[in-house]
Amino acid sequence: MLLGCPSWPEEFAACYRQAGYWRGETFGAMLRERAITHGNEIAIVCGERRWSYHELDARADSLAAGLLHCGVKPMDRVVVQLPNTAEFFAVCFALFRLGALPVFALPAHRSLEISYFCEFAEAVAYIIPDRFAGFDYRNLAEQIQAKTPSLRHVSVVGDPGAFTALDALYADPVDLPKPHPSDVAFFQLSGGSTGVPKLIPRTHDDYIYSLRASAEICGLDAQSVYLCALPAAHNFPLSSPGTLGTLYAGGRVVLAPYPSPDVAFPLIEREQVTMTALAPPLAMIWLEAAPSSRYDLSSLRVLQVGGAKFSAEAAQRVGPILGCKLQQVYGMAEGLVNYTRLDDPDEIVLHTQGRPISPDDEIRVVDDAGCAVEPGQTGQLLTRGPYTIRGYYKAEEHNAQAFTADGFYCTGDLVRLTPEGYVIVEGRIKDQINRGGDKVAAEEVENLLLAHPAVHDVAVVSMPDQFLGERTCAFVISRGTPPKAAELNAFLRERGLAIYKIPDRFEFIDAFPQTGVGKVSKQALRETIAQRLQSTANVS
Ligand code: OOB
Repeated sequence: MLLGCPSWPEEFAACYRQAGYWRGETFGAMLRERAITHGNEIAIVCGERRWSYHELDARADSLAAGLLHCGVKPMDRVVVQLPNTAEFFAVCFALFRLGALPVFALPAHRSLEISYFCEFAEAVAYIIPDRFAGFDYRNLAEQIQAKTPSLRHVSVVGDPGAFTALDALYADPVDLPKPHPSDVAFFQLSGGSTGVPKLIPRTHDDYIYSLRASAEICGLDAQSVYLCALPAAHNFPLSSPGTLGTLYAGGRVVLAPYPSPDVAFPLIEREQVTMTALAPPLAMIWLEAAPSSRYDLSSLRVLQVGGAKFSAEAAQRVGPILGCKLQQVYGMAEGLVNYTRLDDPDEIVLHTQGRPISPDDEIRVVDDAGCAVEPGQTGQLLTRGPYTIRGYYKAEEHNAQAFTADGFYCTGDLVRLTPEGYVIVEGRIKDQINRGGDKVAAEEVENLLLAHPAVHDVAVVSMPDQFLGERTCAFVISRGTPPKAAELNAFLRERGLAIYKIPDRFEFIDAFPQTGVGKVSKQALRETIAQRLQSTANVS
């Protein structure tokens, strides 16, 4: 086991094995089995390329050998920042087989996030596309490599420039070390509420359980065709049941480079897609576009929506407009995932965010003092279970706050439970903005803005938005003349912050409202900006 990764106490691990959740499978072995049972079936569709299970399996072996030749060893960390391409899966399975650990960055991350992941995880390799969405990742890699001594190797999917082409790494297969099922398999990233993102260690055992059970809940089988439209590295499209759940079931994964209807709809028709997953703002765009679309979407049986709250109004349009079932998904990269079930009545599908995957997902809803609330009342959701981590990577101090002494993860989400055990998400106490599914940790942005010479103090809060649900507003107390919003915006970009974390709006004020104990009242700031938006909306 890698140092710095808290694990389940032995008695819990024994229970999870006993119950048949942890079956001692690894990702490498899982793909090998599918290659034996479904070898000639198509596993991955990416543009005009169609890889069978055999081909994916062979590529994983050959790329694992190539990475080993480059000096990547078991337990080494490798930052993987790839868009939705077939190579994402070749790289993942190669690393899984080798026992090296991907750190799953998102294509939207920029130098600030990537250099942090590389340094914090002491990554030895970084795998990127040449360009994607108008951005050249080779320039980014140059900057990162210059300041990260551990980073020995950069591989590029496409034109490598000064680096090595991923294609050049494929080598004759060699005997590979066998990772243990209870070993960490990779790191997911936390949406976070602290100054720096946290790394989430997921094991083969726990993650394979979550995707196997998810595939079962969603009725996936070898005939299923899953469209991956959200960024493939995110936990939702990766495992809920996502691409890995689909491959587990022997189905077919179709990759959409972008999630917009003009890209996704033709793929649904051409590949006869049966299921896909979207965040709420995208689901609304699809609902707008579908009625006048010339593409036949009738193969679609299930649309999953999650990552942020989906309004009941939008939810009820899914069936009539898209002609498929809606499944609400409330999950987190730390573990716990809830689904409405495919045979649930409308009342539940439209108005709840689902119930947990596992009978052994333990749920507590607590008040500020950590005491259980009355049934049906709102409180913070705490959870513990067979696929929920017991702690972040190398974060002892933070773990002491984010987890209870008996191992429950404090989600920071405010929920209430229905009598049937379904979860309704009511809000959040963590200092985070959920920008249509993209998570922004207020403190991370605040710390950066505080480094600007004209910023005396700053508080970042959410403001309501019709399309994204929430957007980000930074309240700034300036030093002297307030800087222009554009200047602060440029300042954050220059620091290398991902664009989605840059505040949508800056408000300048003289002093922050305070709570009874003299802390900044973010609640009051949220109300102020909501009122301002409301009054400008009334005027126009
Ligand atoms: C998913 O994972 P993360 O790690 O990006 O974000 C987790 C947080 C949750 O704690 C909650 O605050 C919010 O995102 N969230 C929702 C939600 N689904 C996630 N809030 C309201 N309604 C929902 N349906 O976002 C994620 C991971 C796996 C599956 C689905 C989503």
